Amino acid sequence: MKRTWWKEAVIYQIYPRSFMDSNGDGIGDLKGITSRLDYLKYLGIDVIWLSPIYKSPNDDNGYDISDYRAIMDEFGTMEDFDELLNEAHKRGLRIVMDLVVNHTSDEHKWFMESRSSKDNACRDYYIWREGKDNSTPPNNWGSCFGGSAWEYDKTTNMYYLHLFSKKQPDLNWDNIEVRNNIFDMMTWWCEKGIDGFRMDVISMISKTKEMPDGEMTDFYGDCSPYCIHGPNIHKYLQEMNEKVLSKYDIMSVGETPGVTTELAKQYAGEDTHELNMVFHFELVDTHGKYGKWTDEKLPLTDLKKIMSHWQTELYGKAWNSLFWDNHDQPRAVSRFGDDTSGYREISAKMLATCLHMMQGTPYIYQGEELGMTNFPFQSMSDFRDIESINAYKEWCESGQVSQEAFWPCLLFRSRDNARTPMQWDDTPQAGFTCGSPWISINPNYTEINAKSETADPDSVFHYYKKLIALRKQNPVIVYGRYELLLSDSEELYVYTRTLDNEKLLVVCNFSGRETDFAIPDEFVGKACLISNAENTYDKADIILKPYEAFVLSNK
Ligand code: TEU
Ligand code: CA
Repeated sequence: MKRTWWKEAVIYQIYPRSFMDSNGDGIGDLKGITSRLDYLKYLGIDVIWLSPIYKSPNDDNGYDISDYRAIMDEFGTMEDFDELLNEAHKRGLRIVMDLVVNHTSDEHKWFMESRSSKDNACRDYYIWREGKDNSTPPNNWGSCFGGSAWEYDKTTNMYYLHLFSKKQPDLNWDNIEVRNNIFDMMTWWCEKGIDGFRMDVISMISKTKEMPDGEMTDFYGDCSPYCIHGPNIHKYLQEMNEKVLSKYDIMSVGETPGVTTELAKQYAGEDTHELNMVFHFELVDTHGKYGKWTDEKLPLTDLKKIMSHWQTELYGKAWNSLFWDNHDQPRAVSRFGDDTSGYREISAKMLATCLHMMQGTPYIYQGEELGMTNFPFQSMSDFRDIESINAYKEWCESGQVSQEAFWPCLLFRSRDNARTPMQWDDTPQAGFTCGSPWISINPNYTEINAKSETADPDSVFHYYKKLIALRKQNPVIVYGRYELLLSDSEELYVYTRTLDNEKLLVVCNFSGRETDFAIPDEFVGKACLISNAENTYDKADIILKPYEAFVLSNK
């Protein structure tokens, strides 16, 4: 297995809108991020992934880009970006950009041209089809944000495809000019000195030419067989790799809905010349009662099965990315741990141990290192996220589900849980802004915030800091082989990592109960690298505390 910097790195995701506001308009910005670089350096991370900062009308918080070479007005200027990049590099931190090229904003100049007439030079940059008749879309496909995936455009009396909102028209990657424009734009950012790309829904860029109706789901037809891992996906990624990625010392991570381990070996194989790693959604996008919407926790045995499958299948062949949450997911501790008081900190540390001891590159989503929790939404007016708002309309206002039944699912799964502002201190607005924030601050900021946690050596923050440091000191954490023990346990997640003569035992109690555990002989009395509980591990039979986690080394 080749050793590389991005395999050894820990990545921190910033959602700029909610990270730090420098000018009091209630919206996080680039100067705000720059002002907090020392905090990230102190935590010990290596790479920052910035969610989109490009010019955008913000229909989907920057995932709808109207100019790839300009900065969103609210976030600052290109000079602010250059300063951020420069200050980050000075501290040895790298910056990875979000690359959103499955679609643009409908306000991008390419789309404005494209929609203007059938013979415009940019017409074929997007995916246009005739309707079945004047008032029926070309097929039954549904968009990921609800409603049809087709929008009628009266100027030319045709429909355009949008797998996300109607303000996010899909680009036509089969058009070579589109690809070349994108590759040029990527090169332009690389020449600026950025350190990589996180590629938004990159598994969806190649579509089949034929676009038949999809199998019916709850409201619309399923487009995924025609739009995910499409016919030319690997060809286009190899082309991108050859023309851009391979020319720079940068990293690439694909967001690849629908990816399996088999496909990941192609997308992110050691020698396939596409991407360095991919995000899979087998764990976080498990289907619920109503599409993605559910309020149920995943059984631990299912969680272990999914994680273990990826750990073992990719080993030596492709590289894993490790994450519990991101800007599209609820907060990790609320979803997989226990955010009720008394257990929040210990379960957040347990989850961190479980993930950071695995094989792959770990991602920390802003605030996760503080054990930030889901938000106690009171009414629909608390939501800002287009997906949550549309889902509520589609499921409840249509009468399909009662509001009482849907509400807990929104609370448990809404993307806005992750988007409330970073909690910096216990002053009003959590030190995020001196104005009025664009989305509510979680009222628990007086208790959960960076200032108090950086001052407390037992905090979740310091625990993350220690885990990150351990990864730097122990190659077995990065490169070791993974093996699952006790696969049937509904309480314990136990695995080993092995590299040459070195072996680690990782034990995590996912339950809120005391649980018996027998330490395997080879680890009894051996060094404890980290533990979230005051316990001793020098005899075989021990009783684990609720949410206890520890790591032993055979050395
Ligand atoms: O997300 C893609 C994606 O598949 C999401 O729709 C995800 O499944 C869902 O949000 C989970 O609830 C990416 C971005 O991460 C997301 O923020 C964007 O809204 C989306 O692409 C469109 O660009
Ligand atoms: Ca601001």
